[in-house]
Parts: sequence; structure tokens; C-alpha cells
Amino acid sequence: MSWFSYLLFISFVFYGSYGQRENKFFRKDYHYLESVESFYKIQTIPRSWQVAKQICEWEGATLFYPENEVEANAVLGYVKEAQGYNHFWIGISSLLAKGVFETIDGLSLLDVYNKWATGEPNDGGGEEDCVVLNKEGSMNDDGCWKKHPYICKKTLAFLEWNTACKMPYPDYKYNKELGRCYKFHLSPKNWTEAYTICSSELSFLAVIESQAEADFLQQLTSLAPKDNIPGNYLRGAVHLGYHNRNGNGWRTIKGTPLENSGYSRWGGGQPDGGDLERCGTMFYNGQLNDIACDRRCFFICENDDVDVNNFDDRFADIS
Ligand SMILES: [Ca+2]
Ligand SMILES: [Ca+2]
Ligand SMILES: [Ca+2]
Repeated sequence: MSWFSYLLFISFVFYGSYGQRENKFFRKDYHYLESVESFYKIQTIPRSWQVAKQICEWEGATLFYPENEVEANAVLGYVKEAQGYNHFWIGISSLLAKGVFETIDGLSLLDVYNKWATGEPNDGGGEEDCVVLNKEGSMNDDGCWKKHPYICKKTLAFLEWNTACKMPYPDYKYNKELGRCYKFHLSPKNWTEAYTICSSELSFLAVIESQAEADFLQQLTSLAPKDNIPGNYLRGAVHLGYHNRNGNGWRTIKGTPLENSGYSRWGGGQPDGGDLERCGTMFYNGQLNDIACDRRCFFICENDDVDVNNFDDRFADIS
């Protein structure tokens, strides 16, 4: 090959493997700070400490804590510039052993940024096991159930890019015929949690819109290594993005009546749950089944690169 096509080849390979790290892009809702080579997102909806930690993980990130003074200053600088919050949950708690504060990845406070406010930690009321950082850079232990804003962090070095799906989640599988990406989630959740997790991955609970898509999801399900996963959940069905939560008939989460969605093939005798089963699933054989919304099962997320913010978000609330 000519040196030019060789160069093209090299840059393609290089781009495919490292391109997104070179571009320093994770998600558009995360802000990159060059001095610490990491991405940060200020989460403005206050949450309990555990939910904050969970939401960061669902986004493929972690609950931020400052590793050192440099990072504390960089992030607090960004926070001040961005908006005026007074304090944030950080990824430090003494939930495992009272009084022993550790980071979410098990580091001792001796190894990370560690600047307590005067008189803190004081374990007020005997029930302060989670840590907030105030905008002046000092820490305080507080009740974990309290709701505070928080910051999620993604380190550039840990960024993985799914080139086919143009997203930072490697587990999504690209289907060329459908022009979409899907992920079979192997951790059983109820319908609302499944909805929220898909949304956290910039995707949505999968909506079947053709027989070809049904066939593919059925195949994806049959290939998923799901058979030996323990736990109390419904086997034989996976959550999908349709429901009758309002009792006004079955609709997809995009708002389309199910019968106009391109696929509405119910399993034999389904739907059979009436008021008790208002959420949508697919049997492993590809046919549809209504289910109680609080039943846990596997689920499939779909990404078609559309603006998922336009979807009906009323059911995504977790507190
Ligand atoms: Ca305190
Ligand atoms: Ca679809
Ligand atoms: Ca049913």
C-alpha cells in the first residue's frame, strides 16, 4: 500500500482503539478537566448517599471524592464556576465500620484528600456515616439518608468506547440491519429501575417496532448467559419499553399505542393481569406478556442515537 493509505490505515486503527480518549469525550453531560484528566458531572437533583453512588455507577462513573489537593481544587473551581451549590456528597463513608472512614474503593483517608471541618467528624446523633464536601473544601460527616447534590467522576484512563454504537458502554451490541444497539442486562430489576438504568446509559428500555427487531431481541435473549443467575426474580420474561401504567391502554414509552407500534404479538392468553400487571415484558420466545411493575426480571436497553430526553419521563423517578 502507498504511504498515504498506510497512514489512513494506521490512523483508522489508532482512532478505533484510542480515538475517544484522544478526543477526551465521555458524555456530553460530563465536563472534562485537563489538569486531572477526568470527567465530572454535577448532579443537581439531591439524593441520599446510597442512591447518589448508585446513579453514578449506572452512568458508568463513580461517586467523586478528591484523591488529593490538586483534584479538590480543580473540581471545586469548576463547581464555583458552574453553579452555586454549598456542599456535595462525596464517595467516602463509614458505613462498613462506624468511625472508620474509607473511600468507595476501600482506600484509607490517609491516602486521599482529607480535610475535615473544625470539630468534624462528630457522628452527630450517632448516625452520621456519609461525607459531604463543602465548597470551601472541608468535609463533614452527615446522615446518609439526607438528600444532597453530588458529583460523578469518570477517569479518562478508564474510558472505554463502543465504536460501533458511538457510546461509552462496551456491552451494547450493534445490529446492522436495525441500525441500533442493544444491551441485555443480567441484573434483574423492576420495571421502573430498568427504565432508569437504560436512561442512565443514554438509552431507553427497548421498544419492539418490527418482527425483525422482535426476532433479534429473542435471539439476544437466548444467547444471554442468564441461566444460572441466582435471586428472587421472574424467569422467562424480560422488561421492555411499553406499559399500561395509567390504565388507558398499552403504549410504548415513546407514547405510541402498542397496536400501532409495529409489533404487538402477545403470548397465549396475554395480557392476563388486569390492574395487577401494568408493565410490559417479552417472554424469552419473543411474545409479549404483562407483568406486575414491581416484579424483577432481566431487561433490554436500546440505543438508536435519538434524543431520549423527549421520552415520557414520569416513571423514571427513584428517590
Ligand atoms: Ca458531622
Ligand atoms: Ca426499537
Ligand atoms: Ca401476564
